[in-house]
Amino acid sequence: MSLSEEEKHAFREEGVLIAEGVLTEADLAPVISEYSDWVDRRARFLQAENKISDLCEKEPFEKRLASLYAQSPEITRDMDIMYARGPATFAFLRNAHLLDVVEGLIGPEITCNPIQHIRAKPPAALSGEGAGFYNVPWHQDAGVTWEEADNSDILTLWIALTDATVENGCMEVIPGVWKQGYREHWDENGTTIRPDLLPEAPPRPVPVSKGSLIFMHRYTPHRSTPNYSSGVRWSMDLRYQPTGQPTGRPFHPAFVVRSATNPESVFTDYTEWTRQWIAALESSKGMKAHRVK
Ligand SMILES: O=C(O)CCC(=O)C(=O)O
Ligand SMILES: [Fe+2]
Repeated sequence: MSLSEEEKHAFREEGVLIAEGVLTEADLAPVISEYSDWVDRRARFLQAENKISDLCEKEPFEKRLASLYAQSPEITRDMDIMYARGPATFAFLRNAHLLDVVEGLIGPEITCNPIQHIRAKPPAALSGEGAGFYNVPWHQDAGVTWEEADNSDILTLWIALTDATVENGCMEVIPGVWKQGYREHWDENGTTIRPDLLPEAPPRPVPVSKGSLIFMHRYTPHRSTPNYSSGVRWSMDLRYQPTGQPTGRPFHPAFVVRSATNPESVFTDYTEWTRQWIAALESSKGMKAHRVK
């Protein structure tokens, strides 16, 4: 699927675009299966440490982690992309259906920015309603890079791995204000826009079904709300940018995922990707990834 001119125009105006049903079951299955296996391994590890008694093996992907989390919140530790480093996830970062849509917004020379996360948002009844990695407070993604990326056209791509609803803590955005540029952030349980600089415009909740995408401009304010369901809101948030521009995280690995002019530059070496992340995580310990203001 590629974007229509109307959709591209809407993104330029609003700084947010929903692309429904871009990913098929076949696109998502390898990642979901990889993370189902990851959860299973982690649950068995915690069982061996007597932190989990019931493996909840019969429960579906969108439920099991909640039941395990209720027994031990340690279930989610080191789940994120750069720690789990699964081969299916690495391949997914250059999924053709994703990149076809990304190309419509930033052109055919595409680099995968290293700010990439998978989030399994547990029920707030278990994890609390406070701001943090799950209940992300109002911010612009430009606020989580170094200033070197201020002129980089970094596009945020939020992917629903399970249905994201108002109840289970979908994204909220403030459309139309990205043109006003960067707003100062500070750190209060996460990097957040200074409350006096938050736009008055009403936020828009963005519920999306599994396989749908939300594109956000790096200056679009967004947050996500607590999960008031009993299941898990699984999502990924990835970022893509034109090749050659600073990523805002020079200490983490970026790589080319598509190139019209130099197709051989596309990076497909899984072993090398894992090696680069291991080395980068080691050498960037203690480094502040977000800008100070
Ligand atoms: O998934 C969330 O709850 C927050 C995601 C986010 O801030 C982003 O995609 O940039
Ligand atoms: Fe964000």
